[in-house]
Amino acid sequence: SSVNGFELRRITLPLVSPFRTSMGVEHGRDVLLVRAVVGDAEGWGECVAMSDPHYSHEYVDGAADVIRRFLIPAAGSSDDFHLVEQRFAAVRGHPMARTAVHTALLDARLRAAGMSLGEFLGAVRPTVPAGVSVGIMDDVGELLDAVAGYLDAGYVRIKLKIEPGWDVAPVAAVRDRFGAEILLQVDANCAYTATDSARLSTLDDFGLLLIEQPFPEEDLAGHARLAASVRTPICLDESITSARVAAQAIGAGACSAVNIKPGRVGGYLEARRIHDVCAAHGVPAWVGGMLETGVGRAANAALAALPGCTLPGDISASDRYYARDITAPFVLRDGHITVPTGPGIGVDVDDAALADVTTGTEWIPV
Ligand code: OSB
Ligand code: MG
Repeated sequence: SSVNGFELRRITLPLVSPFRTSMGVEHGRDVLLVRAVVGDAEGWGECVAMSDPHYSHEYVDGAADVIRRFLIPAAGSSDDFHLVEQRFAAVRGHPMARTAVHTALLDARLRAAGMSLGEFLGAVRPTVPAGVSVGIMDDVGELLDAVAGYLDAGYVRIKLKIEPGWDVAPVAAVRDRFGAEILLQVDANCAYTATDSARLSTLDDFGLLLIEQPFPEEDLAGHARLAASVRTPICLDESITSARVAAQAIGAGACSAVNIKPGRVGGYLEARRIHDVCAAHGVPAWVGGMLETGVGRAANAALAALPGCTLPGDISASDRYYARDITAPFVLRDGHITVPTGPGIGVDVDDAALADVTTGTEWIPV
């Protein structure tokens, strides 16, 4: 079928509590949603770019610009998501913007075909274990209260955001309070350099599942040297920009676990290729998060149900971030999130909830 047009919709959702990382603090989530209208069908994609270019070069206003100026014209009127992925290859970078448009087309096509995204991707699990990413706090007491709350809620894995000055002490305190059994990992979002290697190796004492992205995105060699000198597995997030880079990183010994984020790699097709690369190398993968609304969370849950996603992902319940989501909320059941089985991403956008948080809409005919 042929695409009628795309709606770009901006929304702002308040966060239930501020989320601080080594990149800064967020109080709300400014999200760009893309709705593709294809004949009688429609599909949704979420752009995971943040307001500011701190996690990667992308930011919401820039993503909206590249979508309207380059990606929608490149896609043309085709709803063939394989063809559109090829056409998008002419645009350098901007994977989050590409993912939003591509996922909207994929969702529309799958809804029209009556197939769920999970089935399309090759999901093998009806539910996925839920991990939670815990921000940097003002003090360790506040952190322990937050972690206690998440463990009570049933989360099966805790990820602590770290940065120089907030690393060994919070990890030690969490182990001390909650014991050696809980699944615990850390994420630095590129905040360290090679001179911090000795400090990072002291984390070996705490039985962490992994250390995520300690060094800058480009520094595969630095990660490989670190991986050779610490016992804790090194996991890459920001560095993994494609399946090719994933294969190179694994081959170079830069990581022994991979965080897969569709938005960071240009969409769910490339995310599945990264999954396949990891599976072929016996490298455990897991699905990361970017504070998604129910739209992005639904799609990520489908990806997390693939066989090679053997570690719990950053796929938490909607209420970890939002008091009111724009879809029916994802809830924890026994520490797990249920993978949607309906057509496409398998969740519907609540028009009233969406209207309440909308800050702008733009219709781009094709
Ligand atoms: O590095 O995984 C990250 C949030 C925003 C940007 C980068 C990251 C994160 C998270 C939170 O860790 C993941 C989530 O709960 O959605
Ligand atoms: Mg990360």
